[in-house]
Amino acid sequence: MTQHHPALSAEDPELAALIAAEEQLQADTLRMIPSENYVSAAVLEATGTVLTNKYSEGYAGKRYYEGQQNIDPIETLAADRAKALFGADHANVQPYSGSPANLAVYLAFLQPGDTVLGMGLPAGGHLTHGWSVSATGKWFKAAHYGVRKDTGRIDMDEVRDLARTERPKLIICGGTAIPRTIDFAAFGEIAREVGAVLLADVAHIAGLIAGGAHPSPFPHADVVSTTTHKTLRGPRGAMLMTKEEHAKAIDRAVFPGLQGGPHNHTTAAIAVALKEAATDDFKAYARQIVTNAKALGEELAKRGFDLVSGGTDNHLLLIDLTSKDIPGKPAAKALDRAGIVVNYNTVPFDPRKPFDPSGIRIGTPSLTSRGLPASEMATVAEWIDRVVAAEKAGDEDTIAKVRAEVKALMDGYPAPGVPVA
Ligand code: DSN
Repeated sequence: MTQHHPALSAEDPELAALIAAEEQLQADTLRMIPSENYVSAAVLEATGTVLTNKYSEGYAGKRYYEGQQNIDPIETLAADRAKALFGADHANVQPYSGSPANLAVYLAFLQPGDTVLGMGLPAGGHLTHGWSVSATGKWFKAAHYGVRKDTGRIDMDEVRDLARTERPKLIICGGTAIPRTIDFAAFGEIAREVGAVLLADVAHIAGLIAGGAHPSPFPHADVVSTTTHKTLRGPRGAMLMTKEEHAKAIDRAVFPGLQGGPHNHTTAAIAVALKEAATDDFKAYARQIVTNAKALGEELAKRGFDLVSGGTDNHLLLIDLTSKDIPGKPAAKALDRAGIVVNYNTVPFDPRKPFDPSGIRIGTPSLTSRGLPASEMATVAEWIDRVVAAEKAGDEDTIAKVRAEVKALMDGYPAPGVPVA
């Protein structure tokens, strides 16, 4: 397969072979980590261009380096497309990824020691939402809300109570393991009541928002952060979108506050992804992600799987495997051997540790990019059920059989952008 990258194969055959193996793996497996996807060949091409050769500290029209004749229009195009797609006044497309994007928001609005209110990591938040091991939890005072025990959904009463008692300067909504619609309007109301800035971290659901399959955080949020490589199906990067009044603060925080030169090859690929995300095809894709996730949830529930919150409104399912009498990690590892790639994950109120938690997190963005319809979700649920049972029984033959079945199905749904032999 190294013929796909002739120069690389000649220069560094060892590395070329590893990339070829990864291409084959991405083609042959059912990739169900909800934060992953397959980018288009066009996005992939843009990331591999000579734009990687160029330094561009500053912003379009105000750079610290010469030779920006092509870079300025590329960055402007990306920012304009982001504004149009998400209905934002302002877009900064320079953050290197989601964590630096979120850190830039702290830098823009907070002083060290100020209070932030975010969703707890074990409940479904993110490290950068003030979790203790993150710089955001070490340098700022963090309070955390979670989900209701009876519904598995975000406890908006707790959010309101904590906002009133802790008086945070920044409230963050969004996360990494939230299977239900986020009520941006309710968060916005609470933030306004206590005078906090509201940051909506929509990294996981940006593609759903762009495609109209999840409500928009605007006009409720002051700032919206997102990575560009999850449901949005772009390159690994991030964006910050704001109301006009916060544009300068956010731009200064990203550069020169936190970062140096933007990654121009990534900016170009973000522009391509945003063009793709503005199409009717992408709207259909976003809807199909949700349709597939709901169908998969129903099929799993039929087989006795315990879904946090009882199901999903979006692209992901969080499964508490306690009822199946197996922790998340051995289940995830067995599924990986069967060619079904997921991640083990804490579930709300998890009595186990994050490195050996009770659940797994699965999602439908990647398989939907390959065109799998909802009618295939019964097969996927059946595989997951068989593999979990086989792992408990030490039955490697069944796991190997599922591996072969997965490959056979995936061969019929070619992965966008992935060259195979
Ligand atoms: N690592 C991402 C995820 O898997 O959800 C979040 O940053």
